[in-house]
Amino acid sequence: MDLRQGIGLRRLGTTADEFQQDLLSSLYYRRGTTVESASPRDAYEALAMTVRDRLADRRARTAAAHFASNPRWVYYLSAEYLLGAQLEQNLLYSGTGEVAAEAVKVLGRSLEEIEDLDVEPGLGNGGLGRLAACLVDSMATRDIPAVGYGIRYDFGIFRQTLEGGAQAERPDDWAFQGNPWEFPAPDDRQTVGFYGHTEPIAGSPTRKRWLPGEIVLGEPSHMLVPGYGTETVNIVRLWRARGSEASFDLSRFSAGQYAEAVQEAVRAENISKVLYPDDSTELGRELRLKQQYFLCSCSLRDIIRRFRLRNEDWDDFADKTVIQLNDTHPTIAIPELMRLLVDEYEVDWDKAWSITRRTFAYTCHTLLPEALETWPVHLFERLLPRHLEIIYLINMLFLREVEAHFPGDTDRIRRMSIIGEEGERRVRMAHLAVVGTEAVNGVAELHSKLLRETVLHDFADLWPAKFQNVTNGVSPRRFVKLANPRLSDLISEGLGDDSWLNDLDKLAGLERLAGDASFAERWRAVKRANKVDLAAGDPDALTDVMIKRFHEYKRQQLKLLHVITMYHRIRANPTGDWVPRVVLFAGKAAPAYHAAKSIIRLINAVGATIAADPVVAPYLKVVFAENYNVTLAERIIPAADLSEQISLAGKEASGTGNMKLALNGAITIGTLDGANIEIRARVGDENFFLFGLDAYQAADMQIHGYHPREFYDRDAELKLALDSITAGTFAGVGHEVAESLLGWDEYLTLADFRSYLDSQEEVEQTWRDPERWTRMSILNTAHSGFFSADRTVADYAARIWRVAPVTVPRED
Ligand code: B1H
Repeated sequence: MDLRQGIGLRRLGTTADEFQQDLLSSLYYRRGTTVESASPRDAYEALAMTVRDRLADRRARTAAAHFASNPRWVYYLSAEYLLGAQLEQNLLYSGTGEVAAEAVKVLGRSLEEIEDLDVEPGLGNGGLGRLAACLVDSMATRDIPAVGYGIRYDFGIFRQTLEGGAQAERPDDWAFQGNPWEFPAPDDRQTVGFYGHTEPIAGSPTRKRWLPGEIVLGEPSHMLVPGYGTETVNIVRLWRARGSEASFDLSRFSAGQYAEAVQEAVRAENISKVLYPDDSTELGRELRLKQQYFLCSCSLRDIIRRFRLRNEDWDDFADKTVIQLNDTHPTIAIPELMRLLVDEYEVDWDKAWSITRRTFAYTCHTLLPEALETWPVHLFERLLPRHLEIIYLINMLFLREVEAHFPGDTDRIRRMSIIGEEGERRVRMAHLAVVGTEAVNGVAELHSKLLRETVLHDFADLWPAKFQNVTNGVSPRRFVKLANPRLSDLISEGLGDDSWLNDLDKLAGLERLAGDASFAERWRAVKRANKVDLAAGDPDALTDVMIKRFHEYKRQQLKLLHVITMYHRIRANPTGDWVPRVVLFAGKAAPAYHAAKSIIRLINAVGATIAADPVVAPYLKVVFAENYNVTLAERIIPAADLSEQISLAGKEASGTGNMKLALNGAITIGTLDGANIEIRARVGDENFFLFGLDAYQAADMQIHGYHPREFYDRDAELKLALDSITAGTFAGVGHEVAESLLGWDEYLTLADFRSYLDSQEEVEQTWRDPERWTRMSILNTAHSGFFSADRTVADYAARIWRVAPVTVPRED
């Protein structure tokens, strides 16, 4: 099939010459410039468009094949997508990397130079946003008809800089020069209401008329999501808020009140202005709820529009549609679908509820109580009055169901209610998400188990079959092939071909090479070359990395106590046989999260003190890499020897950095938390450095009264480390950190300190034996194939979505 033939379009060429012709044509016709006067940006844009064109035919064939087969669709709703840089990815996925490298020479620039101009859209905070990007990649790779829906924030996650060792934030105006990867689709714009009031409709007890007080337009554009090694090209559709025509007040404008004339439009456009930077800590702001509803309302109307192109009967809706909620952020989609069905399409309540429940599925990403979203009832009432009525009705019917199962158990009814009545009445979004969906999943085995045993225990009692686990995964294309070309080449050579890139279990074939001395030698050389590229420090030193958001539960402070202890040990024994280490931290702290920012500040102070100490500096270096994002992760991960995954057990839902690092041959030092447990089970206990309390021991310790001072008093090295902070050894910085650890230490850092240090001793013993270390490193890669997002998507497809792939015919 070639859709171009029908309309007399030529096929795009596959040779470097033909690519070059198209590149020059893009430069001339689409940028309006010539080789002689092209700016670096012109070169970048022209290349981007030339590459993009090479995916256009696959996209057209995908849309046609999907349309023709009227399949069951997966719609992924997520407030965040961390898609990463697009140019390199699209070169790989379109198979044009080599011809492009040749062709761009005509512009007098190398491909690498041009790639440096590619800005990643930072439309997410951390793991949750990157997971969304990995899953849409794998859905396309697995030929699943899918659309990802999100928000096109004008400003993504803030850019982090260090000022005097402290985090400062700058706006991330990521698309201020335009974004060549985006296709605007203004024809598909949607209208969204807010505020106002509802009115009864005569003769109908459940239908209502909602008269919103504010109207906002949602304008979509999409980015291409190509599959790897297949024809499918799916899309991520992102909504941007615009004021309606009515929001421009011409009479005020005419009266000379220019600012007042546009104030309503400005208010509307604020909805998609900026991403909230609060990973795993909730900030109940009205604008945030507006964003959530804006995403849900636009996306649902688009989903319904697409459904009605091919279908007539609402009875078919849930068979043709599955909507996956990425955490509770898009949960208002549940009452919104009810509202659309009942009020606008006049479907009766019971039927609408049955459709709704069968359509949605919910992924929970946390166990932290502060990350479980709730919204004040009064806010809902003002902003979304009709939705609150619908939620009340859903809740009433649900609580009747609970009462029928557990007659007289009023305590249970209070606990399970969608409306929390302690203090200010609030809507519990997780409860709404569980009640309104067919399936609920956690993101790693332990996490799913703890969800059933703790936060969602009552719901698991009522509906045991609803609860599942789907362990997270990561894209091997982005995080191995693109990030680590040297290792990828070596793996392909070792395995005989590169088919492992979409069949990651094949990495197990490396096991037989783990004992091969020359292969191991080359494996080591790859790691060393990656460290030279990263240039964080001595490439022969142990490169110890902790890269993730700053959060007290993740315990960067524990890593820091280890660094401080090493500092004291080396100073006490300058001629000791120390293992040289480069300790690299990277990650952002939410701007309002003061405790996390204090830890960043202390890391930098400790780093500076060590760098200035001629006794310690030869053995220990602390590096803080600014502005951690997907692009930086792709540079650090390939160079890592040791992967720090040291959260308090029971707190990290899964982690995905742990998977990326293991796949790149870093060895994990970690607790029995999140997906660490599954990594250890696969790579083998002997190839993983384990320490610390498990989740049940940690919970016990907290229940029975934890006293951090007892650990401090008993452990001279721990005492020295904390005392030196308090005494001002590190430029006087870090009092709040020490105080919090000694005062309450919410995440049991001191309790795990000694066990962590012992494990680090083991790390060093192992490092001294390079053959052994390399063998462990190879085995980590060999046995991490399970952590491909392709497997994650296969799990969702089989157990939650029940969707089948649709093969897109090849170009003939
Ligand atoms: C994760 C979040 C999150 N869990 C609220 N929860 C947010 C919560 O802006 N907000 O309001 C943003 C993000 N993110 C992470 O999800 C978990 O901590 C990781 O353990 C997990 O690997 C990741 C993907 O499942």
